[in-house]
Amino acid sequence: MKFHIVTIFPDFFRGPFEHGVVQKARDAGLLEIHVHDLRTWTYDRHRTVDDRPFGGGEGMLLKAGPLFEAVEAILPERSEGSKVVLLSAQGKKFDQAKAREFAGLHELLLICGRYEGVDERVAEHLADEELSIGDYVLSGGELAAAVVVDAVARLREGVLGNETSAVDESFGEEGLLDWPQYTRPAEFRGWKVPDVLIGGNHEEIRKWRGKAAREKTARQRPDLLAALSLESSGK
Ligand code: 9D3
Repeated sequence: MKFHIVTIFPDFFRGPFEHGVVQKARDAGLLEIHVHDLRTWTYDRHRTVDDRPFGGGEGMLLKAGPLFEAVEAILPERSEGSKVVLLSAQGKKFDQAKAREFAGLHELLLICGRYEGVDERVAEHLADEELSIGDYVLSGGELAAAVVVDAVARLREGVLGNETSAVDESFGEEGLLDWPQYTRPAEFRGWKVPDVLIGGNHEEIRKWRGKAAREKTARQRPDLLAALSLESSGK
């Protein structure tokens, strides 16, 4: 799968994509990540990518022109298997279902918003979708793009060493958080690992994990449990 990122901070992505699972997948030829400097598509002496909002107001907006030229140069034909996504604070929420959908694509182009925003014609006429990664204010779309690439890449065949680990987890098929997990030592500063996990009775362990996952989800994410019970009651 090919990812394209259009940004005014191309150096930002050295960190996130040159480590761990994403780097390994790139080395194995499973992913390509192309980071494009938006200023490539500017032609004035100052390589201007931003301008003041019509109607007045604080701050600067990313101009439509360079963004349209960038996307048209990177994806000259827009096919079924490719998508253009604007990452902005005004987007619909990115979630695991969206990650699964994107993992079925051949090519994904992510536009990173910056400054106070992006000329609205980009959301209306250039991007297929406008997405946010959550309800908090970031200073631009770059961190969001790294989040989307990571979440999508690890769902691709062969990217994780263990092929089952992408489904058997939080937000997987069950919609629950992971059960609590422990590793050695069995007692740390007086806090003991639950006896059932040390006992070796696999049926008891399986039951304990199911119950502990439901309890942890109820405590940490009651919204996920509410969504599950709506589902099972047929909405
Ligand atoms: C909603 C606040 N806006 C009111 C003036 C200002 C504003 C905040 C943050 C304008 C741009 C940004 C930059 N953020 C992103 O580009 C962004 C983002 C985010 O802030 N939160 C969650 N997901 C994303 S994806 C891109």
